[in-house]
Amino acid sequence: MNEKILYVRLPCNPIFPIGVVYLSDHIHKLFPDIEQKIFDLGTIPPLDFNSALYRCIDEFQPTLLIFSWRDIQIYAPVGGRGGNPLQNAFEFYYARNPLIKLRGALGGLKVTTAYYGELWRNQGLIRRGLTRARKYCPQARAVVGGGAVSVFYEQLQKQLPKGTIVSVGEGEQLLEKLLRCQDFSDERCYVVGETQPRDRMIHEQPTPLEKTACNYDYIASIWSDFDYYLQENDFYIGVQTKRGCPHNCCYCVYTVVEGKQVRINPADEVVKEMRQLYNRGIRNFWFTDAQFIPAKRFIPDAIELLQKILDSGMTDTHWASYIRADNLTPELCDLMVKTGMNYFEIGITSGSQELVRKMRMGYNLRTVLQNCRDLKTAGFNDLVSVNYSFNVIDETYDTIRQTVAYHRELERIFGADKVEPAIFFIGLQPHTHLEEYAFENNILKPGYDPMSLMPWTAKKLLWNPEPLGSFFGEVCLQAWRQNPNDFGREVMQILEDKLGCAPLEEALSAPIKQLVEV
Ligand code: B12
Ligand code: SF4
Repeated sequence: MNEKILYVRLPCNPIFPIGVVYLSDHIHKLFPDIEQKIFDLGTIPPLDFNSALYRCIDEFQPTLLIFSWRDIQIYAPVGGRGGNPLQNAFEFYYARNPLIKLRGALGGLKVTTAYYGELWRNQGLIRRGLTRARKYCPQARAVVGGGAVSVFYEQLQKQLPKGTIVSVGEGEQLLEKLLRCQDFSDERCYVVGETQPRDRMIHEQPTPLEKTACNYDYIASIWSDFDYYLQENDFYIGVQTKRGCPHNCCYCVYTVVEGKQVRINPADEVVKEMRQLYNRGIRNFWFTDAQFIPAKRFIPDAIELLQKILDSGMTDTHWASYIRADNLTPELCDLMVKTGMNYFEIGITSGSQELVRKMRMGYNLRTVLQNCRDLKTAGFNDLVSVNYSFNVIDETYDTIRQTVAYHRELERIFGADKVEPAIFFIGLQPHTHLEEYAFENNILKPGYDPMSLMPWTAKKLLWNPEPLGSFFGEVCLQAWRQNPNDFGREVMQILEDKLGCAPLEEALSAPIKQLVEV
């Protein structure tokens, strides 16, 4: 059969759809004669989703539909699609004032409705899209993948049309095998109604793949709305420089979605890809790696890439990424600043070395501080976001005081106005160590639904267990009351006022007893 492939990126905030871009580029390099088209519902107003999808299918008449679903979870400490989910949840769970509790309940209802509405809408788009395509080609098939599917692939089997192929992680090899009519059952996938996802399938290692520069001339020829992302100057266009993360952080699923084996994309190819975007006017890049510098042994690769970007003459660019700040050297810091890194997230989760160890994060907080000093010396003068997730495991008043001390030290290094504490609470995800911990401690029972947003489940998934749960609930409510526009800094101040600040040395050293226990 002459395949015609339609890539449908399901509705999403306008984040560049790098997943379908890479997939279609890969398939084109292998099968240049196959006709392909990208259709991004992220650029379409919600009322037009169905009609625009139908129009596209009627015109293109695809034989294979590739649905890419990016995100499902909405726990974020910022205004989201249906309001601020964290604030609503905390008002509902922890407020003493019945009116605030009611406001939280109503807000939560709005968020919940928006959440389920989006789930059903996306499932409907897949179902209706497939039915429409079968009007023209009765054998048309659907494959579903992307970040959201990788996390919730087990739950989605009940909700997708029979025969749909559900894929976990990167999809290049699966699509290649599908198009070659080869057996694809060894890929991380299953077929709804025909096969079951294998036990711990997400933990299987993806097949390594040598990545070459994406051909953006080709992408522009199959994607009529490509320009949408080129017009505004504030889009950060995704470029992947590697896949995989070797760490084991207890709450993180990236390390299994992408696998523990780090696979570096050749620096020359990454620069070639950036150059094509640069020539189209793009100046902001997001290196979409799980971690840009996953471990010390990848420092030379990061240096090679940044040096090549600098040598290429693309000197007016900016970039951002997730960065483990324990893996920096003065040379790397210098290159980061010279190549325009202008946003930086330090994902330490806690300022207490003891807790960082318990969460299996492998960070040395003392090294992070030293590297931040090097970054400042190299001339970094932009915004630093420090991610703190309180109350993950064994938080105490002492460890909170240590986190305050650590944060104040970061402020001394970068300047208080430049360090933004981003206060998260972990949204528990399947296939993580934290999920196992929740089973072992009877917080969750195997078979729970990680996609449920019903208040009794959501309270456990939005990880903030007692005995400190109510304390953090009250602190956050006070911060939203007092200074909603600077929530993170206000939380830190309230914690310091209530509990004080530990000596920095205490934050940086994990007691020997703890080490033995770990
Ligand atoms: C980088 C990143 C970001 C960056 C994006 C920057 C940018 N400009 O692109 C930032 C920090 C902005 C971000 C934000 C958010 N993110 Co994010 N992000 C990621 C991350 C680390 C990588 C995504 C990526 O681009 N990868 C590279 C590309 C090439 O891969 P890809 O798109 O996944 O596509 C590949 C595969 O998925 C697959 N594939 C894709 N589609 C299809 C379809 C088919 C049919 C097949 C077979 C395969 C397939 O093949 C592709 C090529 O290999 C992932 C985690 C991860 N490691 O995957 C989370 C992730 C995608 N993010 C997630 C979320 C939730 C968010 C937020 C909504 C968080 C929040 N609550 O605010 C926000 C969204 C913000 C917004 N404005 O809406 C979730 C989504 C799943 C979920 N839990 O619902 C993920 C999976 C993280 C997680 N642990 O859950 N994110
Ligand atoms: S370093 Fe980052 S990506 Fe890697 S496991 Fe830890 S949190 Fe996940």
